[in-house]
Amino acid sequence: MKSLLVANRGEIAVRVIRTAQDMGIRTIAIFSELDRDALHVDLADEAWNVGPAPAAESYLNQDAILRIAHESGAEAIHPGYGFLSENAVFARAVETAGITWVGPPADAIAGMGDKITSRRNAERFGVPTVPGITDPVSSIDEVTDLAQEFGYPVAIKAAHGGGGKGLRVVRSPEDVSDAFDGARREADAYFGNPEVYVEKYLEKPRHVEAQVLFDSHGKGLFLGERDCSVQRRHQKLIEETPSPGMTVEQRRALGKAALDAGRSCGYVNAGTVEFLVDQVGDFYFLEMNTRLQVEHTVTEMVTGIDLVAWQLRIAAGEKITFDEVEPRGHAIEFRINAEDPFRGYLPSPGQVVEWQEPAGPGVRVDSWIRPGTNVSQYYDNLMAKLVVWGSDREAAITRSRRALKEFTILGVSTTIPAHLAVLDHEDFIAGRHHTKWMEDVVALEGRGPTAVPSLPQDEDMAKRDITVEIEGRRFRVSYWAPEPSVAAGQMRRRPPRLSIPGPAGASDGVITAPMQGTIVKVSVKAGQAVKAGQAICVLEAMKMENEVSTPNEGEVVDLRVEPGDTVAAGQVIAIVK
Ligand code: MV4
Repeated sequence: MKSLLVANRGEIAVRVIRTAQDMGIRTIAIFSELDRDALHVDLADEAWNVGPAPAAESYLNQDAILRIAHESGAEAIHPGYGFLSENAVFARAVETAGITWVGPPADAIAGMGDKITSRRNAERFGVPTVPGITDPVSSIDEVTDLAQEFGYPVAIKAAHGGGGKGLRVVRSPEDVSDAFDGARREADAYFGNPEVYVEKYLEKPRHVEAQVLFDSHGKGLFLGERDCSVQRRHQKLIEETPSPGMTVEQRRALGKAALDAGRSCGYVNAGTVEFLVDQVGDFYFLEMNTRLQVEHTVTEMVTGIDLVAWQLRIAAGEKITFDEVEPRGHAIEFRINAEDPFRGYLPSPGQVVEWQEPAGPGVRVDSWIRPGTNVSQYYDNLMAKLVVWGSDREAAITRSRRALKEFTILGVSTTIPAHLAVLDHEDFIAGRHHTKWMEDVVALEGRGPTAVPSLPQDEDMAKRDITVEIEGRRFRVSYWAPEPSVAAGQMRRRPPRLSIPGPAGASDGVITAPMQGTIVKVSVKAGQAVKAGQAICVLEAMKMENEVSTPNEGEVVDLRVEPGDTVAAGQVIAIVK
């Protein structure tokens, strides 16, 4: 593979471009008109305008992307995550166009996209699934009968859904009718198909997913699991590996089930098999994500494997050259989103005015933000992924606190305070959290600042940091002072400057010192032509700098001072004729 088009934006475009360049591959970026100045555009070897800001007209525009692939001579397309990454129609169009698709075969995407089909396939391969049925339900009575059989509560789910949309929990027979109608309505609205099916509903499960990698020669490997139980409204906030409390036997069984699920649909390339783990530690297949995931980085941190590199090699037809991984230590990923955890995670778009990433041992930051970057409402809120490694979970947690506190972001609100609250919570520290925990237990509403941390909008204001000591203890203090040049002058202990015109009616052109003081600067030379109001010298008096200027136009015929001279009030400084 010599060239790669990265059909994405943001941190994942940056992530993929970096590895491709590490492998000597020419990288081709696409950008919407909102992303002209984005980091992925600067890093790629070339960049092509794919269309206007709305994703439908740019990052989802299949024809435009294929046209750019042809014009740029791209051999392969990496879709990243989101956008077209799990679009079987696009994957097929790419393959048909003779371009290498860096992802699973279109048929595997389609098979896993339909939740009933994927559940059925997984069951055929002996993968444990949540007690339930593999046919769509078509009536309220049918749901009531199934609920009787499995016992309440049951879940009604969209057959073509995912991500929690079209999922209704039914706790008693009276709730069936509303839930059935609601789930069908949502399924139709979000996924264009009203089909729903029924499963036993698991209370307070953990979300544990398995990273798998298959080459096109029949080899498949399990690369460890990730616990993604810290989420709210189906948005993951924190992911970690290994999953707290999971035993070696459980892990081995999970890995085998994940590989079987992948084989059930003819999977090739990197994929993720999602499971729910109940309170006694039994796991159940949920769905397979047929893409590289946001949180793949924690797996990379503990295995030392570059998953994007393997995606590219596998897409190029290469074989997996190792038989097992030896994970070391513990890794945690924190999603740094532009949203306000103190106000219900309200999106906080806008310009990032200050951006300082943490670094040091065991810290990786995947980001696309620079000072001045605008986080737009057109796309997702993910600004960065902070990925922290430690020799064990406790070390990783302690280091995470350090790294999160080291992160400085001004201009937008961020999820950092929420992460710090999670890290300090005894449930998380003990590994007792589950998929409902963040919403039910970690309440941040109204407990923080009400305003976005930002610099003053006044352009004449400049931020200054000083160190002060209060009773011997050092504190960093920031303040905002008008006009950088004046403030900078103050920093060098130069007094502020006033402008003092020559005496009114000095028609004779004799310029005198308005007060006693010291000449700190002479601004003209003898013989020089000057305009009315032009500065002649700067006189320091009473800790103020005073500019002495000529009231009339003319030539400096006599200049009687030099820097350092002391002058008395009324003493002649210069004569302008
Ligand atoms: C469930 C469940 C409990 N029991 N299915 C939500 C998203 C979709 N991918 C599947 N989801 C769930 N399915 C049964 N039978 C609980 C959830 C669920 C969940 C799953 C994973 C991560 C976070 C979640 C949050 C709430 C509910």
